Amino acid sequence: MKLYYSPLACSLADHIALLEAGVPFEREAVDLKTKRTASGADFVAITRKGYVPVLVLDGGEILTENIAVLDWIASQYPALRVDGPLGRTRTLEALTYISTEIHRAFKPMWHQSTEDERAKASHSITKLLDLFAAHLAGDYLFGDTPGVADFYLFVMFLWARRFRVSVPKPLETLRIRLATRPAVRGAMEHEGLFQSLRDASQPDAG
Ligand SMILES: N[C@@H](CCC(=O)N[C@@H](CS)C(=O)NCC(=O)O)C(=O)O
Repeated sequence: MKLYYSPLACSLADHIALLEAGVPFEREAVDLKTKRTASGADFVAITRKGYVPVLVLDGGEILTENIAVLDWIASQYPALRVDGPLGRTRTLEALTYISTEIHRAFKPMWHQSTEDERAKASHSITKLLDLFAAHLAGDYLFGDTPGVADFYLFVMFLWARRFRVSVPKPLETLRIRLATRPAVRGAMEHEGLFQSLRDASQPDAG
């Protein structure tokens, strides 16, 4: 199994999930500007979509789209699943909200945009995050162990930190809790995100 990722991209959620699962996998960074992998391969020849995450399964099948990739990882590794008859549906509900609402709302931060567009995006991201603040079921989103939606949300926290978007207080505790997990540290260190890791482990100033 091989994960194609880019540092601090949404593929970090999959990177963390695979480390949490404790399974052997290969990983290769992708330069999203040049569409070249670290070994010099043409990333567009691997996926015409040209974006991460990409997970290549042992049988050679190629999985794309973060919701699908994270759902597949959770389906394979029981420790990452949410219990109960609605567990998978609740996870998909959270993953879809993170992907289509929160991740999408960051677009003005990553791409060229005006100050006004960024300020509006910042305000709406805080509001979107607030929904999770009221719904923590324990130490993590769905109880006392983390699942794949926690890891995707954690990437959103890192982006919020980077772009100085305010994160509701209860979620700050979740961010710090996640940042201390060995799998999170391992994935971030491998991606060279040392400063982001230090930042994510600290309370917000003020
Ligand atoms: N629809 C995709 C979007 C993934 C995506 O936005 N990936 C970004 C990094 S977070 C990327 O690779 N962007 C490079 C590009 O679009 O050229 C998914 O949900 O997996």
